[in-house]
Amino acid sequence: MTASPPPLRLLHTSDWHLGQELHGLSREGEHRAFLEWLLATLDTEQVDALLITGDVFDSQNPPVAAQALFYEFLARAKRARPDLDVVVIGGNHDSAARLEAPNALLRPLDVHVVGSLPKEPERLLVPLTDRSGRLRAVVAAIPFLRLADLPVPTPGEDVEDTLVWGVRTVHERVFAAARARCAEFGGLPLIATGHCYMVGTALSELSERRILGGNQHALPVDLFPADCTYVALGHLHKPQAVGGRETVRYAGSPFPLSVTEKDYPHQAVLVEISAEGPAAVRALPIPRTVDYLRVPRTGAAAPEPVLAELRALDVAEAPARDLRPYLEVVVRLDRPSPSLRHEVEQALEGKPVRLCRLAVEYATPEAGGPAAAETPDLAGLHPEEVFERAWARLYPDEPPEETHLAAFRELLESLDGDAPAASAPATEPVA
Ligand SMILES: [Mn+2]
Repeated sequence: MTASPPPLRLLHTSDWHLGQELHGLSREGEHRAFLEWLLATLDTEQVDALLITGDVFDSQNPPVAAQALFYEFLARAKRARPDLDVVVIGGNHDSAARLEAPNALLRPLDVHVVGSLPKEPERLLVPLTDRSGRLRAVVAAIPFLRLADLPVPTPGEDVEDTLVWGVRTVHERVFAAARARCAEFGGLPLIATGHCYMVGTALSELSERRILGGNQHALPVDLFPADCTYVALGHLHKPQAVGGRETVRYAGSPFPLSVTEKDYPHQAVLVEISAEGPAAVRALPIPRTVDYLRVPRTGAAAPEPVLAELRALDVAEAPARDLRPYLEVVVRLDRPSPSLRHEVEQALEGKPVRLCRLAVEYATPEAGGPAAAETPDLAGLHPEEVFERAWARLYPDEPPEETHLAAFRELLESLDGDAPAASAPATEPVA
């Protein structure tokens, strides 16, 4: 009788959003620090396979520096751990074609990139091997599914929700192929990925889009069958298990991508897979390299106390300019103040902080008026926030979720398609 081999060790991470900016400020320093941590962790945790579950890049057309960072990371990871398998899926922010473009070079290095759903489900199956080269598991590397990927029921067929039906149909084909592959090699554990919004999760607002049809179309967790040993999910930036299943998890983003994400710890997930029994799951906290400051700490305050607090701000210099703390300032005004931004910047002169947001609250709704000089910084607002603010000018209540917000999101997704040159239809939810 031979001793069973040590567990296969997977590291699940997601939603890097390389190239992202926070209100116009570069995140490159934070991404570099995270990737250094990840390289060290691959080594200390003796990782056999790295799963990156989508939104590698923040945009369809990421800056050159962001692409260089990604490929430098892959090269260093493979140099340090030549046996490492890497599985990357496309997210809703990624250009599937761009992500897959270097595949001819990456495949021989055991870096498997699945940007979009292939025609044959076998093509998204990735074998994972351990350090002795032994085949240990199969990954069904399901990427973000675009509406165009989904089959539609034949007219007259009784289907409750065509979108869920479409995803389920795709999943059934994929899992049939995956189970066949697992069985071929004597019953290997099956691992699945996804980049989607599942029912029964906490959505962190603003920087994740409700993808695939909006909020009412969150997907049920049973789309991932119970014989999946582990399901590695991307899209939600807050790490969490789904629907009470500890082995169906969002790894979350490596650090807060919007100010709304600053109040919870970020992590990667270490998963140990044995031939038998459930996967053992352990969260690995990712160190926070940049602080988020707010003046005042909560709520809003009048200009004078805010400016006094800013002048008194005592912050140690960071190791690099792009690791300086972010600062959010919230001022309450009785009337518009055209000089406010200048005064705030003056109060901060020479201080090693990065003003990421200057928000103004008016004591009364009328005080701001249509001629308010301190207009919000549109670039720093999520489109949905703009919609809500526009709504608030006209109506006393919040926009109804089911009808107006849902319609707005649908419209937004339809506008945010691939670049015109790409072959994808304009209705795809991609940003
Ligand atoms: Mn994301």
